[in-house]
Amino acid sequence: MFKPTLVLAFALIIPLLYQQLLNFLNRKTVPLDVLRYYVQHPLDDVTIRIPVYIESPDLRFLDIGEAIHIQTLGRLRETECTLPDVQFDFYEYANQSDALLMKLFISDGNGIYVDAVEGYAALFYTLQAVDANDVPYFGTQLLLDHCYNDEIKNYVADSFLQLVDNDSKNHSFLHQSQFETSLQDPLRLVFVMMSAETSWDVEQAVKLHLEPVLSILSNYTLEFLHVDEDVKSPSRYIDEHFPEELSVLPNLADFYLAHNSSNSTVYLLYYPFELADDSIHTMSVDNHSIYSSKENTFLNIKSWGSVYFAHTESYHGYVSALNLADCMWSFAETVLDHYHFPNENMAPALRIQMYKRIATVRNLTYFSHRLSQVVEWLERNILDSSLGSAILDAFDRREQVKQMLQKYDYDAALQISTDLVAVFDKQIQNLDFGDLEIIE
Ligand SMILES: *[C@@H]1O[C@H](CO)[C@@H](O)[C@H](O)[C@H]1NC(C)=O
Ligand SMILES: *[C@@H]1O[C@H](CO)[C@@H](O)[C@H](O)[C@H]1NC(C)=O
Ligand SMILES: *[C@@H]1O[C@H](CO)[C@@H](O)[C@H](O)[C@H]1NC(C)=O
Ligand SMILES: *[C@@H]1O[C@H](CO)[C@@H](O)[C@H](O)[C@H]1NC(C)=O
Ligand SMILES: *[C@@H]1O[C@H](CO)[C@@H](O)[C@H](O)[C@H]1NC(C)=O
Ligand SMILES: *[C@@H]1O[C@H](CO)[C@@H](O)[C@H](O)[C@H]1NC(C)=O
Ligand SMILES: *[C@@H]1O[C@H](CO)[C@@H](O)[C@H](O)[C@H]1NC(C)=O
Ligand SMILES: CC(=O)N[C@H]1CO[C@H](CO)[C@@H](O)[C@@H]1O
Repeated sequence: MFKPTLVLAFALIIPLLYQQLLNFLNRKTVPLDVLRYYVQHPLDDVTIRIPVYIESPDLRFLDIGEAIHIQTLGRLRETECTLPDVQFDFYEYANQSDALLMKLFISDGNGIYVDAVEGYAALFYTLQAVDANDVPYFGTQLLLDHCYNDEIKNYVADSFLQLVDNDSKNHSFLHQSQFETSLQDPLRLVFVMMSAETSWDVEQAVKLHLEPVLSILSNYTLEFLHVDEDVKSPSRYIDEHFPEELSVLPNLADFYLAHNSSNSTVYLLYYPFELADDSIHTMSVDNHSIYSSKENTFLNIKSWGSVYFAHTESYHGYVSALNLADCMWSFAETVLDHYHFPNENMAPALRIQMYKRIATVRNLTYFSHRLSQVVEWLERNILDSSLGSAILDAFDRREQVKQMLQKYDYDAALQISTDLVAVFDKQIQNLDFGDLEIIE
């Protein structure tokens, strides 16, 4: 299990170091050992806190949150050994929607279910599991293996590159990134109404429901298309991505073929069930039925986009923005999948929070890497007051980032960390650094 003494030691050392640093810098001297500490331990003093709401309608568990908190902490520190400390905080559910809701239900078997639409995760437990005190263990599995696994992967040592200075052999860290550059790449989002007979209030729906996703993209355009006539199609092979069975659906394959040129475009299609004849009732893709008598369904076409199949009879040819909430949720998932955002089974709002935390950690790691270059430079040169105050400024921002991560304000954490590295980069751009090399 985890070692409380070790944790306590960290908690005591870090504030001391930071205080020491401030004192020294105020006297215009640099405690290189202190700076070096932050280079070699870029994230040891960073704690990422993630709130989780618990709802347990069947049985009242005493201290269930506390028990899961301790077990997750033990696993993250002892087994996963994440570089930043990651802690889940538990609250009783009270009508919030900005965090994961974990629902506990008594059942005749133990099981787990994650719902990406409503943003909750359900844990089914038996009475035997309660007797054996296994419920916290299941809760830990639910969080670490099913909800936040992709995010946590970003915090383990393997996802960091070690950089070594060729002369001194001293190390610093950088973060391996899977998706960061592509977020800057231009993206075209093309919304298409696939029935000539139906119209939709798509622009308003995008404004209402897609804003959180769009706000993290830096260069995108929105386009709205409407097919002009409904055309039947023969069955035929299209390509390795398009399900052959769907080629007989009116308009769909023709549209796909006419719009298959660029990977910087995501197509988001609204397809009324009524456009097809009854043969759609028995169609399936990878054993999932396309049709459901009550529900709307959703199909991803890999690296191209997605199709939202919907019941629209009752709308009489016009789908309002209000009736497009679920559709826009599906499209949001498609856009996040396009960038390989963490945990595809989670709700878009939670995936965006994960992204912001990961990006913040990347920025802090990058800062400590830049700091390593400054440290090395300071070993050969004298500190002047502008570099001194640049370092002081940077550490001040870094403290703010840490506080924001503690307060669940991931927006602010990311924003301040972005400013931190941008400003620091600018302030040290005239220093002359040696070469660094990536080692395994
Ligand atoms: C949740 O709270 C908001 C305002 O605080 C209220 O408008 C809404 O009706 C509440 N929802 C539920 C399900 O209680
Ligand atoms: C680092 O040193 C090795 C040999 O010690 C050399 O092959 C390599 O080119 C150097 N890298 C840089 C970036 O100077
Ligand atoms: C490398 O690190 C060690 C201790 O961490 C320090 O004593 C030494 O001066 C550093 N050398 C350079 C060139 O940074
Ligand atoms: C967005 O991408 C387009 C196409 O590559 C480019 O011309 C434009 O400068 C980019 N805009 C921004 C703000 O990066
Ligand atoms: C559509 O584009 C994908 C990816 O570029 C390609 O693999 C596929 O062959 C294309 N299909 C057709 C029918 O052109
Ligand atoms: C997207 O297209 C660009 C150039 O057109 C190519 O370099 C890149 O590898 C493509 N990406 C994928 C995921 O196919
Ligand atoms: C679909 O289900 C059948 C039988 O239920 C099974 O044999 C087959 O492997 C499944 N196919 C896929 C792609 O899952
Ligand atoms: C230097 C650096 O990598 N800065 C990044 C900080 O995080 C933001 C958001 O991900 C990026 O846009 C910056 O490039």
